[in-house]
Amino acid sequence: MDINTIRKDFPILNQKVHGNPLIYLDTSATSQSPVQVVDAMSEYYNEYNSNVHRGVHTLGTKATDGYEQARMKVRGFINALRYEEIVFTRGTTAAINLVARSFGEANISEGDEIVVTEMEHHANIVPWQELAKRKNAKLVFIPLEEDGTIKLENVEAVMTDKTKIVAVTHVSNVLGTINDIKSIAEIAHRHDAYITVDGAQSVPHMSVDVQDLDVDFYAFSGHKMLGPTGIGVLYGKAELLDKMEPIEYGGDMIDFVDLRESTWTDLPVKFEAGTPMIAEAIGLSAAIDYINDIGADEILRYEQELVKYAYDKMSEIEGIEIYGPKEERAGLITFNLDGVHPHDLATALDSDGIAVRAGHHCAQPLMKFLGVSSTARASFYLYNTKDEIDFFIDSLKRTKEFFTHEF
Ligand code: 7TS
Repeated sequence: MDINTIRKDFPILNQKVHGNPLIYLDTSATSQSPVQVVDAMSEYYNEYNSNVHRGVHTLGTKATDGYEQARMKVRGFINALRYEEIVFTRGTTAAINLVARSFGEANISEGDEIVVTEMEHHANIVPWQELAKRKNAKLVFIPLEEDGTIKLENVEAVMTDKTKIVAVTHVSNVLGTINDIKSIAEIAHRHDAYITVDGAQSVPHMSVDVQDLDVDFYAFSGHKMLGPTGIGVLYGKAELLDKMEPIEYGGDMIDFVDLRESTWTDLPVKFEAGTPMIAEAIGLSAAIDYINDIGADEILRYEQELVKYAYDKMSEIEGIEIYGPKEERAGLITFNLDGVHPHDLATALDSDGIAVRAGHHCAQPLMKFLGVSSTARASFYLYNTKDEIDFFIDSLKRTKEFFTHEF
């Protein structure tokens, strides 16, 4: 991995913020896109912008090819068995809502249990809460260890003969915990339950093989993996998707429409009513090419090097609290500095050109578990450097000194 070459692909990084070089440490919220992604999308708009699955004209055919090839690209990227198992959605949130509204609606009855964790992003809690309310079902939480990890024996312990769905994140966007999805899937299936996984923070940073993990559903977003906003993916096993009802109706998803009755077309378009995100799918495809060219394993290795470097240096700062596991963590660090509110900290860092996120990170139940109302978070990707981390650490120390200095 040649970091200088990589950084040239991200012109957005080459700018000053408040007079300082931008240091972008907020990839967990949204990653930056390389020129290859932006070029692929502008090529679509400049050369073959057209609707898909409709016309026979040349542009329409080319747009359809681009859109469907993007689906094939995603299939290979997560090693799904069939391209029909790849449904394009607006993002992770929309994908999880689709599972809850469609699969959940049909498979959850009164008294059933849906297992989640306290480390979930709101996107993987609220749809299940609402489903549970509609159905008089129960949400059950896998308890977290103090360091924010999950013990498999605790997964086993919450499973009952009423458990129908286990909904869990692969990587926590706050703690950086990497959950053992393969083992959790095995436990779920042994109890005749289904597993749906929030992959928003995993797919961008490590190679994911949905067949090897043996998950039933897996959701992720384009904008966290170098791609554009407005597109994400729901992977689902074909035999499950096949039986599911759409949650949106209209053009493209129908087979035959009569005045009072209609039938649906085949997977996966059955779940993609209306004009889909064509440019975005093409951009996502270019993002996958970019990741594949470098290699997901190489990206993970580099990020692990960065996060370890940052963790060791941050740990030396007096009065810092870092949340989540010390070892085996993804490329993000959530923390608080004694005496400095996270929002003040993020504002001070911004004046040094450093972008971090502050707040509850859409994980309010987790904040409660940690006993805080908000935290700051630095997250890393393939375009960050150790020099940037040095500057960030230096800025953290200066900020702490400023806020806690006794005059
Ligand atoms: N799940 C996880 C684990 C996430 O981190 C996020 C976004 C989502 C779901 C929702 O993804 P979306 O693309 O549908 O919005 N996480 C964050 C974050 O950590 N900071 O801003 C967004």
